[in-house]
Amino acid sequence: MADSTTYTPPNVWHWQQETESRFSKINRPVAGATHEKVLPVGKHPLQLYSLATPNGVKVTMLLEELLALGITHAEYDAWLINIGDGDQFGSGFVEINPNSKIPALADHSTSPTTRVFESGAIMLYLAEKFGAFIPSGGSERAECLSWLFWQMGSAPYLGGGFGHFYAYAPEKWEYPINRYTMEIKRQLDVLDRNLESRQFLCGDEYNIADMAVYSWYGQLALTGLYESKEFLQVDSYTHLIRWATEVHNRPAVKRGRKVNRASKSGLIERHDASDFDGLESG
Ligand SMILES: N[C@@H](CCC(=O)N[C@@H](CS)C(=O)NCC(=O)O)C(=O)O
Repeated sequence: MADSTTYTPPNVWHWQQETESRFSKINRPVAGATHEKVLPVGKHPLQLYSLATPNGVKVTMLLEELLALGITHAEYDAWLINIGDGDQFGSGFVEINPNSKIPALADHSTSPTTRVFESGAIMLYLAEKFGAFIPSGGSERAECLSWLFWQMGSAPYLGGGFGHFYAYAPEKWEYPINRYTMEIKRQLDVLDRNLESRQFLCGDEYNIADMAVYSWYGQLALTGLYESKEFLQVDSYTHLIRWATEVHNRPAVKRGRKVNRASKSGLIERHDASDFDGLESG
């Protein structure tokens, strides 16, 4: 790679395929499938293809919350998509999500099968389908959708911007780290000020906006995504920490965070509520 201070973009950009970066199997300038691969289908109508990243867990948190309410039709099979190995470019996955990113959902209870991609769209689809965790109308619904879409628009600055340059880029460059740190601290302050007078993001009721925002900003505040807790001084956002702790401690949230996680405390695949039995806590 050229020195950042001397790089002059050529007239036409050409792809120089990376071989050593952790993203070498992921980064491509074209879309579409790279190989044939049929996706597995389990016994439930809802089939989720995902991974326990923040974008993945927001959906499994919602599914576990729906089941905790006694909505048995929300039972689901969750299959692991290993994005480091390029599973998102398999033909079956691309049929469900032409954008090749987790999470993706297939609902086989409809005819024809409904495909849904983009985590925010999946949350909205499930909340509307089961009539839960979303206000039914008026200003309450508008507030919920506003925070849900806020998360969808804001998190790329956190993951693709701050996280990339602070934790993953081959060198620490001051310019992008400053630029994205400024934006992330502003976003944390937006949340902190909103939560100063509200128990949950939209008021007294916990809903899909809390789940979506927790998955990125709650986890950042509590566990320090990218090992940035001290750098970002996340403990100073006291209202955010109070709210994140309350969401974090919900049993359904704890279960949702374990799904499609390849660790001793996680489930690589999830097919039944009993799959959680006997897992290590964590
Ligand atoms: N806006 C999308 C973003 C999804 C996304 O970025 N997923 C990442 C993992 S967190 C992914 O699948 N990356 C694989 C790739 O970029 O090839 C959503 O919210 O669903």
